[in-house]
Amino acid sequence: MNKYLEQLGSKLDEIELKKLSKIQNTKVHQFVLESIELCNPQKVFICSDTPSEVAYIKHMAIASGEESAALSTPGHTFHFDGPRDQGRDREVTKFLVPKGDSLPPALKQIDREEGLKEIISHHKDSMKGKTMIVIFLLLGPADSVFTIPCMECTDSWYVSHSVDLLYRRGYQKFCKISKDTDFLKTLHSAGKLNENMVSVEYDKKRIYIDYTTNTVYSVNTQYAGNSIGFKKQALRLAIRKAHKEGWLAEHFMILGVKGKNGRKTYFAGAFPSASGKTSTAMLPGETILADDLAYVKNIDGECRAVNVECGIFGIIQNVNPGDDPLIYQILTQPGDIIFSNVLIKDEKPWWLGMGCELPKEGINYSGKWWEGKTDENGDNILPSHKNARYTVSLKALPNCDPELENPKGVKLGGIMFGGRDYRGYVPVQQGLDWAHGILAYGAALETETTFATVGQEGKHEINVMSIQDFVSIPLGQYIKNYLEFGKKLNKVPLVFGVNYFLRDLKTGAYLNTRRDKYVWVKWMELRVNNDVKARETPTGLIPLYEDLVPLFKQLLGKDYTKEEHVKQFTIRVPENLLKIERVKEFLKAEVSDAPQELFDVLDEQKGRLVKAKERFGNYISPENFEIV
Ligand code: SPV
Ligand code: MN
Repeated sequence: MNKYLEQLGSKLDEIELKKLSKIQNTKVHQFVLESIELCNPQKVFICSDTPSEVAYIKHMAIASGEESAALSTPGHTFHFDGPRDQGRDREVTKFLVPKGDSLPPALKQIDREEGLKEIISHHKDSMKGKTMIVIFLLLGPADSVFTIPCMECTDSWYVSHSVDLLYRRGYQKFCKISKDTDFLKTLHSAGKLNENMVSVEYDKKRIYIDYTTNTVYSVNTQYAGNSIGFKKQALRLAIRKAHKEGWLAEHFMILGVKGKNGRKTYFAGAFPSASGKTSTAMLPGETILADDLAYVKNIDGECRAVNVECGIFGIIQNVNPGDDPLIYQILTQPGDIIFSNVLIKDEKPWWLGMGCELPKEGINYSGKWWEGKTDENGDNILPSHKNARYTVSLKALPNCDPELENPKGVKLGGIMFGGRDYRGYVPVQQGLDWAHGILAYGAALETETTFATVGQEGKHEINVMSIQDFVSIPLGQYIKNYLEFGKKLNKVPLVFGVNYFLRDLKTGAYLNTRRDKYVWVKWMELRVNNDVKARETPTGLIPLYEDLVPLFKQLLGKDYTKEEHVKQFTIRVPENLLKIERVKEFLKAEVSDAPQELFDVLDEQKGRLVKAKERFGNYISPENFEIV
């Protein structure tokens, strides 16, 4: 018995100690011991992933009051986060940087010693009177080159329940790993709770990431994106590992798209939070493999990807039978689903954009709610928060892709990048080659902030590969890693830029419906399989009108007109030139190590735009471009 286990002997019940002693890795014991000594819980519960333990976690999530089962559909529960804990919090999420090391100024950071002192003071005695739950899990499928073992110590049954729905169970793996295998770990405490079991010490909310020990500290928060260490916090750690080892850790969904003669082509896609990622992954008739995070590796020259997770923590706003029929169906049938920050009335969850009238009163994250209720600033409180979410296991979905647990992942035929670009890019285009796609669509991705983060909404920004919040190395290095990764593949996936948010320049109206993305994805499938031609524009390869007509008809039952095509696929030279300037300015200000290739690609694009303008003017109808 090692010294940590010995000391744990006096702190754990015999049964719990036995579970822990089956694990050889002493760092696990050390982490549990140190977490107990710091947070001072009344009890410790080690989850060894038996069905009864898993059921107990859900039971306790309800019994503790963190979740409520007062919903009429069997299996459904709901949870509320506090009014100031409704999204990821950029301001208090920081890297702990040791002296002598440096991270680029664009990344939020704090001196490691100072940060540790602070976070430790917030964690001190934070679990007094509570149970500390220890959960083991895996990122990526089991027994695979992608697998990363992880553990979390938390005092939240809601967090534990969410982890169980979102991640693969890992206790058995931990029993097999050697004494010195590396793993990621999280220490989380919801901190002081009010009578509704909601964290109240907002001012002491902190999410700190210690990359020197692969540890995430999270305190005084419950919002899953802050409290589950394996969402974006572990992504930051994985990016560092991926960078060292030459693979990619990405903010990607993955979907399998059916095509002719029973073929299936897999696509990954990066979108900023709340910008169409999950609904792209959930297209009806296709299969979802991932909705938020992916690891991508070169396996024998092939670009292969896995889902880091095995569940969805998805945005519920605008999920309705018309726009997202599959998700809507899942959310209205029995099953293990946690609704967070929705409106509750008549034992039912209600949310914005669900396709029916909402009740005028009920309970929500602000407590008892009625129409017209305002917050302390006098702002209207919506019935359901815009960032209200559902948590569900992917396996509960009839459209879950059968390759989810394939240890070798799936081969990617295409990768798409999409932002909230109201002015510039066309709805869908294919990169001229890997570097052009990665740089002009991924690295130059423009968007606006959404409700998924705490703070100002609708702020224009560049969000490199939709992952900028989570990049943990200099951005230029991150971009170079992508370029290098592509060079080593036998065959690169095609790269596409999509833009679901293009508006008419005069009226401001959106030029597409939310369902049109289905057509773009099916067009990409045809491109990857060499079934259709495209027109070559200065910004990329765009669809031919005649190829889109049958897709609109078959998929959406819609007669797609030539006028629509022209409006949507007109190349807007002035807007695109301005876009390039904005991106360059950003690079100059924020990315001191941006690769020259990035500037070259942008300059070449500028050159093509200027040349096209000389021939055709500022707004160029798609028919002017050659078919290739
Ligand atoms: C996102 O905001 O990108 C999410 C949810 O996927 S969170 O868990 O908060 O990261
Ligand atoms: Mn996300």
